[in-house]
Amino acid sequence: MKIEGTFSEKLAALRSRHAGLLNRRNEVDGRFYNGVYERYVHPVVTGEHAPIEWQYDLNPSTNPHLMARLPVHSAFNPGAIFWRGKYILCVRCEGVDRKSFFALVESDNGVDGFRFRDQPLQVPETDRPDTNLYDMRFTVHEDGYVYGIFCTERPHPEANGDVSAAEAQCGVIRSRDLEEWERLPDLVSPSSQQRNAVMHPEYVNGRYALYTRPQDGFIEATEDGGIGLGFVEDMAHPVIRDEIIIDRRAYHTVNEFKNGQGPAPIKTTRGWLHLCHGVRPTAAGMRYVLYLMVTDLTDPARVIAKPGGHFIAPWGDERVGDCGNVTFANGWIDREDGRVFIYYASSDTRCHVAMSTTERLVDYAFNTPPDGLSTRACVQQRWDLIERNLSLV
Ligand code: M1P
Repeated sequence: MKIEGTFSEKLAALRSRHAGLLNRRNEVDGRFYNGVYERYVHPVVTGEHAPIEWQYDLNPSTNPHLMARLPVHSAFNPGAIFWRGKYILCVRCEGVDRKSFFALVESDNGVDGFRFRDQPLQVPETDRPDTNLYDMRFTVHEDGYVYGIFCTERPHPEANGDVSAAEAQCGVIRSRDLEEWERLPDLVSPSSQQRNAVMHPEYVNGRYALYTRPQDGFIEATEDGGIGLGFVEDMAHPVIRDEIIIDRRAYHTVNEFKNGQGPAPIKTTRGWLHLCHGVRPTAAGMRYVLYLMVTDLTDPARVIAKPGGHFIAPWGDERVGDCGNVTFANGWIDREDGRVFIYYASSDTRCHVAMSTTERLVDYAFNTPPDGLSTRACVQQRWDLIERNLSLV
């Protein structure tokens, strides 16, 4: 449909196109099969889903050409929560000015029909103003609050004139109703920078537990680092004194360059199920994939299962976007009926859903061979599989 004609004709056409996108039904993509999860044909939220009122000045006297004044360029890396009967995503929207901001979008079924709430989230500030906010991770904690942990980015205090020198820290908000948000002080940890932090949903030995990702700089994860776990006495003053690395980076694996915890882990009868991202360098730049691991129910610092390789990697068109070859996840929702809605973003551009169940994910986590760490070991794993299969006939 072409957008042309008078101001009101163009606006009517724009609204009709937008409504068509919002009302588009989604379905499982039959071209993909791995038995572990299903992919869906359409992304669930994109920049184009953002309300027209957020992007266009709709007054013909101040915007006679009906130009997009503040386009929403992309919508990705959604936090997720099931709240009062709705699947709610906290999407990282990005304007053309490169600033990220959060928007709550909600759906009745979690796979289509997502609608933006009236206004983007105006996150309260600390006494150190934020430059850029992104990657919200929600945790419904047993203390009764919903916590939102995100990355706050500011110019580096020791930039020495380098305008691209940045500092990443972990910002914290909490709410009881997803309407009113209280900003708490940023997380203080032994690491000079932090990204990819998320709260564990239960107390551990009477303290709050947070997964972290210590960093040497804005981009580089700490040498010999990985996904950390630290403990906080009081979230009103969140301080971690020691970080234990629970999932270390390893040579020639999917997380060789860096990794990070995705959303808060899901509790299963066999352990805490974690969705994480792993990054490796390639000649074409960084490749971000997702992987799973399970930690012990009483000791979340102990990894008890970790399948080798990636769980979700960019597939087809997902490879293309503002930052190509990236899958990233910071939100999933597990329902009482066992379904798990895995929200992930592709190439820092759009949000997708993949569907599985806790039963399938636990099976995948415990029964997929771990990374053999060498070609010889991985060929042996494959030989063993083939021999078992041949013995069946
Ligand atoms: O561009 C890929 C991702 O890069 C960062 O992740 P990490 O801290 O692990 O490198 C984040 O900025 C994330 O938002 C982004 O998707």
